[in-house]
This record gives sequence, C-alpha cells and structure tokens, in this order.
Amino acid sequence: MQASSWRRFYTGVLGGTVILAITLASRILLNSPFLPEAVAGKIFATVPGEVESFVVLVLGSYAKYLTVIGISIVLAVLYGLYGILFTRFDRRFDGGGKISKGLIYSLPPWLFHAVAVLSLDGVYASLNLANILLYLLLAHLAYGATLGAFYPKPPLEEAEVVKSESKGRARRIFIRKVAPAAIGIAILIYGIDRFLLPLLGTSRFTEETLEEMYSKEVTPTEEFYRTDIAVIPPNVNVSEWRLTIGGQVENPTELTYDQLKSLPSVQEFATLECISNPVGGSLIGTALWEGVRLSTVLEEAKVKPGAKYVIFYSVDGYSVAIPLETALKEGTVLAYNMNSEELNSIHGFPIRAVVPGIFGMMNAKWIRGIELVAEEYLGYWQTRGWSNEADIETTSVIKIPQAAARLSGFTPIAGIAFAGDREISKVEVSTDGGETWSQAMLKDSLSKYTWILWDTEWIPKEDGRHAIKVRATDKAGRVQTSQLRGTYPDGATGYHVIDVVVESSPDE
Ligand SMILES: Nc1nc2c(c(=O)[nH]1)N[C@H]1C(S)=C(S)[C@@H](COP(=O)(O)O)O[C@H]1N2
Ligand SMILES: [Mo]
Repeated sequence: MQASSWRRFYTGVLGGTVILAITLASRILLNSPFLPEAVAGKIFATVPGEVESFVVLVLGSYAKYLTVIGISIVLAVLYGLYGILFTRFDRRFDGGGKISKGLIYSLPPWLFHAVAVLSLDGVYASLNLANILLYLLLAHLAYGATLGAFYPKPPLEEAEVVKSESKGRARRIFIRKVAPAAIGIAILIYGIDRFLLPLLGTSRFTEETLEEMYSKEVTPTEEFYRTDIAVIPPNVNVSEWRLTIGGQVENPTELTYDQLKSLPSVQEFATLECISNPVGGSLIGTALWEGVRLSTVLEEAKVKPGAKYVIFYSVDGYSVAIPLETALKEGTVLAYNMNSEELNSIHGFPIRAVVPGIFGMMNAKWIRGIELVAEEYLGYWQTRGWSNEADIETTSVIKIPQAAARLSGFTPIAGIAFAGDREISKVEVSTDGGETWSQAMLKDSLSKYTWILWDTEWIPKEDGRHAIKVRATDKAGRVQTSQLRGTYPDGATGYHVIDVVVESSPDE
C-alpha cells in the first residue's frame, strides 16, 4: 500500500474506534446494544456448554473480555478499510466540505452496523431497525466527521504546512499530540478502573490469618464472585421496569419496584456457589440477602393446580426454572438488597432470585418475568447440557495455609465447608495423605443456607512436603465423596488437597 493509503486506513480506524467508544459508553450507561458484545454473545451461545465451561475455567471470565476486545479490533480494521474506500469515492466527486462528505459517506457503514446489531442480538429483540439506526446515528456522524476532518491533504500542501510550522512547532506538537494523547490515556485508565475491573469480579481466597478469614464469613460485595452470560451487566431503568407474573396462575400480575418493596420482607444469610466452581475454587460467596419470599408473590398470583415449574426470565436474555416445590420453600427469596445495600447492577439490580440448596445458575439475576408452567423447563445453561436439578455437592476448602506455603512449627489449618441447605455436621482434616483424620472446630453457621467456617491446628513432626486434605459431612451423615469429577454437567466433586513444605525453624 502507498503511504497515503495507510493514512486513510488509520483515519478510518480512528473513526471506527470513536464509534466503538461511543457505543460502549452508551452500552454501559443506557444498556443499548454494543456490536462486539453481540457478536461474542452469538459465538458463546453456539459453542457447547462443555467447551464454554472449559474456556471459562482456563481463561476465567477474561475469555469473554478477550473475545469482545478481539472483535472490536476486527471492527476497527473494517472501518479502516472503509476509510480507504471513502477516499477513492471522494476523488470522483468534487466539491462539498470535508465534513459534509464524511457524513454522506458514513451512511453505508451506519446501515451495515445497524443491520448487524439487529440480526445478531437476541437480547435487544424489542428494538427495530429504525430504533437502532437512530441510536447509531451520532456515532456514525462522528465517524464521518473524523474521516472528513483527517482526510489526507495533497503532498504539496502538507510540505508547506511543515515549513511554516518552524516557530510555534513545539507548542503545536504539544497541543495537537501530547495533550490529546495524555487526556486519552487518562480517560482510558479511568474507564478501565471504574468500569472494567469491577466487572471482572475480584473473588479470590487470599486470607492469610484466621482473623482475616473469620472477618470474611460474609463476603464483602466487591469481592463476591460473578458469573454471567453478558460481558457487561444490564443497567435496568427501575422506573420502567416491571415484574410480570403469568402462565399457570389465576391472577396474572405486574409489580413495580415500589410495589414489590412494599410487600412483607425477610432477611437471610445464604451462600451462592457456581456450578463451574472447581474443588477448592473461589466461585463461592456468602451474603445477607433481603427481599420478598417468592411464595408471597406466588400466593397473590394464585398458582393453578397444574403448575410444576417456575421460570425466571431476565433482562439479559437469560432464563432458568426451578420446581414449584423449591420455589415455595421459605428460603427462596426475590432479593433487592445484598449486604444491607441496594443490589448493585453486577449482582442483579433490581431483583434476583436466591434459592438455597441449588447451584448459583438457578439464582436468576435482573429478573423481569416469572412464568408458571406445567412441564419441566430447560433454561439457558440447561439447553447446553448443564444439570436442571443442580443440587449442591458437599464441598470443603482449605483457605489457610495457602497451597505451596512454607511452614515451620505450629500451623493453623482453616477454611470453609458447604452442603447447600443440608448443613454441615463435621469437618475432618488429614495431614498424612488421608490415612488419619482429625476433627476441626466448627463455628456456628450464620444460617442453614450458608457455608460453615472451620479451623484446627497442626504441629508438623517431620520436615518436607506434606499433603493436607479436608472432607466434610452433612447433617444427614453423608460424607463428602472423594471421587474426582469435573464441573460439567453436575458440578465438581472430590477432596481439596494442598501441598505445603515444612522447614525446621532455626531454633529447633
Ligand atoms: N440473568 C442472569 N442471571 C444469572 C446469570 C446470568 O448470566 N444471567 N448467571 C448465573 C450463574 S451461572 C451464577 S453462578 C450466579 C452468579 O451470581 P453472582 O454473579 O451474583 O455471583 O448468577 C446466576 N444468575
Ligand atoms: Mo454459575
């Protein structure tokens, strides 16, 4: 390519980046469609559950961010290529200002973008082409203006500009290049810090002391794990939001946020665990939930005798169903508060389901509709092969010491154990590879729906490598299974084992 073609290309890429920035900002602020996200959603929706869970396990939720970033780059390149075309057209048609030409030539990509969004994005099914065109208008006007404004000047003109610039050159370079770059970088860093990092979720077990572990019996909201089909959480406008209750009911109803909040409320501690949580993983957390019992809402709607399943439909296109029996349990709640604060947009604002005893995927967030049906219903993950029973497997995790720790002398061993709503009766620890087990001390759990915290102490007698294992028993007396099983499709099982190295302290 000639140098001028490169320049046109860069101009187009710059314009494309402006479009992506504008649509991303409105996606975050207004919940409008973002093309790279829609493409990524399509890709992830067509891969089998097993592959998806593998990708997410290996790359974490970064996998989806990387996909969105990759698609954004491809789109920016496409806009760049169009930038070359734009200037080709432009040679043929003379007259008109650069900006007005830019605006005219941005029509085709504008239409292309709108059609692509419309055909890809199932989530925004309520939008029609006219809506999307209108919504993308500003971004494409900005693109066209960028093309027009930075349209390559003829070489002669350029040379003259360079000559005349000798005096105020440093100042101009500063004004034109350094200052905008600095502002751009500052905005980028602010954006990453403000929007991107909170979206990744910061769930990790990093507690080093018993005190710290016990202080996090309730997981701080910012540290609570997050698993979503959407990359960016939906931003629900609560004044327009309604909860509809329909299907097999005598009184189909619609509730506003205020109406829902005026119903009798309950508070409960409950632990959520993702079915993709590997043994010893940190996709698990405990919070204080406050909201309305689902049974309260269903009583008002008068469930018909034939109803068997309760489907939750969410704003992000997610859906999942639980058996009516589970829905009517006293622990099943439509929560609007988490840890005594309004539910945030990451964890399901305005309301989410909290359903003790079954894995996190059954705890729908951003619920907009509830439907009672007579048949079993398969939700988003269930149509991809994941369990529809989703009973939580008994699990126990060593948080202290951390894997590969170097220890000497007296050592506390501590962690969590969880059995859904079956409760934990016993936790045992082995430091000799499973030959002998000793019982840990259990702290009373916050409720029958939460994990339990446990600790014990160990004075190693020999130097070298040791494997520490843990196993829990539920209140029905069933010992956690030692059988190793991966997360797909029913959740992982097996014992959490960590290796530590014992070194003699110098005074021994
Ligand atoms: N609407 C909606 N609800 C959802 C999901 C989702 O992608 N969309 N993910 C589910 C999964 S897989 C889990 S593990 C939990 C996670 O809840 P959290 O992100 O608040 O920890 O939400 C569940 N509810
Ligand atoms: Mo999950």
